[in-house]
Amino acid sequence: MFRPTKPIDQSGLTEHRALVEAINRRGVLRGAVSLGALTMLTGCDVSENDSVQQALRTVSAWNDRVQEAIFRPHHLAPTYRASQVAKPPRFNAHFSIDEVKPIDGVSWQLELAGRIADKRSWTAQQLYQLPEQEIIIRHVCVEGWDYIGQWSGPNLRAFLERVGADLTAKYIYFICNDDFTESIDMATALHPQTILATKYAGDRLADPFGYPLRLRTSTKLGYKNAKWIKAIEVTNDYRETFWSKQGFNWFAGI
Ligand SMILES: Nc1nc2c(c(=O)[nH]1)N[C@H]1C(S)=C(S)[C@@H](COP(=O)(O)O)O[C@H]1N2
Ligand SMILES: [Mo]
Repeated sequence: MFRPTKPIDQSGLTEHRALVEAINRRGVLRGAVSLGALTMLTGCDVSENDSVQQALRTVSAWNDRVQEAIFRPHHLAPTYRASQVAKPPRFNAHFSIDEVKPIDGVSWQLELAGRIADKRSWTAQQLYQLPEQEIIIRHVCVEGWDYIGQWSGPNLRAFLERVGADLTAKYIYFICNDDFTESIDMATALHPQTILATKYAGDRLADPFGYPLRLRTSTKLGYKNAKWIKAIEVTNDYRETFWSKQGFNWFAGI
């Protein structure tokens, strides 16, 4: 897959602002962008099916770079009051709620891999001893629904620092118990509202919502918030993830 290596420069961004607006994620996925525009943008002939797929992926990768370039690492997303919190949260996954495989919290361990100095694994009990941060934020799913959720658990940046992760690396991968994999960029991992959640509304996470450990960040769409995490890897290698393989934006900022 095509991934530009150079950062987008601001002049390019201004010049292409209209185009950026025209090919926003929804427009691309709904086929609102003309084949002519795609041909012009990507330089490939998009008259054939394979080329259309390729062109959409090219635009998607380009869109990722734009989103990454304009991401504000210290900008805080809105937070809400405890009285606004949805109870229980709204379930979603690529399978139905009765297919959730419960995790045994006693034998479960969080594995660490890649550019991390201390790769010792963590039990749930050890994670519960870490200082907790609470965030009350909006969850937004691309399917067109949202809810306000109250999440708490260790701050991801604090956790990465504690285990000696290379904070200059590019990506954090989350490998999940249901064979779902998602990754986020380092700037998002270090954002002050990104946590490894172990609780919802003050109680331990229930099975469907990612027990015992899931990601919650205020700056990403629902599908980036990996549930049932079993391993965390810090790396410079870009790999496709569960939804990016389906053509959804990898960056997936809100
Ligand atoms: N492991 C795993 N994490 C996942 C998913 C999944 O299928 N598997 N679905 C994602 C999607 S699309 C959404 S909208 C949210 C839903 O989180 P919730 O059930 O806590 O609301 O989880 C995300 N994390
Ligand atoms: Mo979602």
